[in-house]
Amino acid sequence: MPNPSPRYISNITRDTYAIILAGGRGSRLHELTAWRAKPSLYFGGKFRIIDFPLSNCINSGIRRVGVVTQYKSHSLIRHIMQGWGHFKKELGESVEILPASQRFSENWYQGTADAVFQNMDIIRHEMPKYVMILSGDHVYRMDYAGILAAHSESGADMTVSCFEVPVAEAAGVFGVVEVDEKQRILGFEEKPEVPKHLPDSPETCLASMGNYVFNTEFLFEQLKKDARNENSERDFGKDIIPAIIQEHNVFAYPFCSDFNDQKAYWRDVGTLDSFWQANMELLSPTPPLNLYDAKWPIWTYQEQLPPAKFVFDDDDRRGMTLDSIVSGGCIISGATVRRSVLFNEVRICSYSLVEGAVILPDVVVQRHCKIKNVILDRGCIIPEGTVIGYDHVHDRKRGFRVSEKGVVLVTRDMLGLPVGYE
Ligand code: ADQ
Ligand code: ADP
Repeated sequence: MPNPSPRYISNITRDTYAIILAGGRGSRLHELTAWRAKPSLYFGGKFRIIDFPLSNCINSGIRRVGVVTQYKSHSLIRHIMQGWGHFKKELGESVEILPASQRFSENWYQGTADAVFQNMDIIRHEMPKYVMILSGDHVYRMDYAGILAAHSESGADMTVSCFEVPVAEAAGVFGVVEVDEKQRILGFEEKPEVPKHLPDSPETCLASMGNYVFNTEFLFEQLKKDARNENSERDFGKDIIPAIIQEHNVFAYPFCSDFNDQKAYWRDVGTLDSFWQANMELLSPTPPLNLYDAKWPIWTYQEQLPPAKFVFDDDDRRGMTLDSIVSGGCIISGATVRRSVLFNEVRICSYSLVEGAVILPDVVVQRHCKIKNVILDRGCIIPEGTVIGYDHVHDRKRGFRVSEKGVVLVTRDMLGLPVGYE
């Protein structure tokens, strides 16, 4: 498709209302999402996952956004209010929180389609030509103008954003589409155990990213029809898409390249291993996800914090950090940190060695600890002399969770710490 003119794109994005679905738990992340929704999970040193779809909207020129919340939404709502609450309604910009509030039924949001159905009047009030439904669960950079332009050019009723993933990774996890040469969707299966591969590549399939563009009136018709169907689970993947692909124009939009001709990046980070891995990848000198691109900034709530510091301790031991990302307010004193991602206000004390760690905010690693290949949840205090990640039998015995690939998760609960919300 030829590059649409910038003017065309700005009209298209301005005529779009985005709904970000942020109500899901993300149960394969275990205790990491026991007290926060997956979109609220921290990522990349200073962000939360929800910052990625929100930044994509703003950077793409979509300035009217609703965030649908439900499960364990406290930290998510707090973050959106603090970081995304400054848009001006009178300038046609808004980021609104849409909690499940039983507006159109006795029930909380039953599924993703119901979450949109229950907010239809709010969308109608905005009178957009297109509604873009976005999953709040993924880390990626995407210019949504591309899919909107493709949607408009193809005359589609609905367009599904898709990403090529290895068949083995998609099995049981993603919706998988079959398309013709014009990208029209001929078949769709929600989370098949044996996904259909692409015709020219037996190892790869086209997975739905859970991001959809709809013509507004078409969306409303389908949601109302779905609401009358007693057998429906009120879900886009399970119910809406399979019900419409035969009779309506439903197209796939393969998300292949980033706007700066970089290879497209999209990560589910739905398991402890993929979450740890995606954070570790940021440490590469040329990471697949560039957070330093001023043309596509990832916005977030910025706390006022002093700079990170690396200092000698009382015994003159050097505080040293190599191949790592270190955020504001961190202090590394007399300890060594390698290949790690440290979020805000982490303290690593003398004689400790930390390697391959993803350390969420406010964690303290006390003296003489040896820690490797771990995820430390927010607010953990690791007592003096603790060894983690060297003996998984011992790690499990202490109640820590060891992932399939050997990453150890430690949360406040596991350490018997009070939950305290600071
Ligand atoms: P899943 O990943 O299983 O499949 P799902 O649990 O339906 O996605 O969640 C989709 C989005 O909606 C997430 O951002 C989640 O936070 C949110 N959500 C879930 N339940 C909600 C509710 N009741 N109220 C509000 N928000 C809710 C979907 C598609 C697949 C596709 C994958 C891509 O169905 O076809 O491949 O996303 O990850
Ligand atoms: P985030 O790190 O995502 O900001 P917090 O760790 O602050 O989230 O927790 C989010 C909310 O859940 C807070 O209100 C916190 O008190 C509560 N919470 C967290 N862990 C527990 C727990 N184990 N038991 C009860 N409430 C918890």
